[in-house]
Amino acid sequence: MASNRFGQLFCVTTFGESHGPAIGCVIDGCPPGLEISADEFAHDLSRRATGRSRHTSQRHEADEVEILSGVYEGVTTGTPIALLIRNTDARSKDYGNLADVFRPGHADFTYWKKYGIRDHRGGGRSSARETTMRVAAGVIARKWLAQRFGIRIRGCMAQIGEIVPRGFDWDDVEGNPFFWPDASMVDELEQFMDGLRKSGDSVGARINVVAEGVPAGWGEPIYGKLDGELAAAMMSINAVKGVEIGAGFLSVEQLGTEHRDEITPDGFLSNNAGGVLGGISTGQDIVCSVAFKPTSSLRLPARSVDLEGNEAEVVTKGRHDPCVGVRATPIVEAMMALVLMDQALRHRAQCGDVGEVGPNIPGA
Ligand code: EPS
Repeated sequence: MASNRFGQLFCVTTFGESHGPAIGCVIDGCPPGLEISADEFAHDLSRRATGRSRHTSQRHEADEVEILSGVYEGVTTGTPIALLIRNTDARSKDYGNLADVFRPGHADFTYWKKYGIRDHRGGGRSSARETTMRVAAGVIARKWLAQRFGIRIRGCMAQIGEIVPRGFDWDDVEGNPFFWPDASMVDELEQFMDGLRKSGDSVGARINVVAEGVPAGWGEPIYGKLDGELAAAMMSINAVKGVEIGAGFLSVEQLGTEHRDEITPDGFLSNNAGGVLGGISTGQDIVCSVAFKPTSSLRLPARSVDLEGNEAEVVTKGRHDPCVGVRATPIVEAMMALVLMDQALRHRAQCGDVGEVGPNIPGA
């Protein structure tokens, strides 16, 4: 399998390269009857897009979605939904010097070793441009999950370099270009990012995402675990190097008495599990944290080799993100939505007749 497809029943295939004529996706398995229009993609696509602040790549893409199939008179028909976005602002000449050298820390090297050929312009298929279609597909999944179950999915940046939020308010997140949950720190972040951009270097980031309102019982043991599929989904985003569910790596230093989430008739007393036990949702919030590495496309020279293995110096031109995590929040939210939607349909297929079983734990 070539692995450009994701999901079992809500099945998303993406295609396209950063500097090709267009990118797109085909969503197969979407339930019929969901109202959707091309305009509804604009909000999340613009949250993810480049060029919306000085702290991201200054490539300006229109990111206008064309719905080619699967929607009739504004409603999904149950047939494959094809979405297309034309690339309008690629500047391939910036990449002329990268045709036969490898950027350290980039997929240049591994794509070459695997395929023996690569589209070096803008990283081709390995570009963050591909995440546009994840967000587009995620718009449909989020809408269905919200309408059908009242599920709400929200993300925010939880760390950039060594800086962590001092306060937390979901209402602050959409009011700044970093998706940062503490508005009082935005000046500090702007200064940090301005300094970083001037230096030519890049930095990593942590993005947290929470899904509220997920019913208990979604997920499949053993190989289709909800947390396992979430981890794989997040790890499939370019530049992701780590995923935690709930307490994540903090679990290493916890005691069992501390980690277990005690259950009372009034609800769970904590959520170290991150809303998943045995690969199945508990009904608590699903909590996931994702680490993005620093961008590897830098104008600062680095040592590398050319196709013949000779020493070479690499300098990357182009319009790059000093921190790809700055616009990763909508991508992480979209991947959460895609995993949940697929699991929802799978749960309905096998266990739709099980119905409600007690006890009813508040908040679960
Ligand atoms: C990217 C490099 C930049 C970004 C691009 C991701 O593009 P270019 O190849 O034009 O220098 O602008 O991001 C997008 C275009 C996007 O829509 O996310 C990279 O190397 O990953």
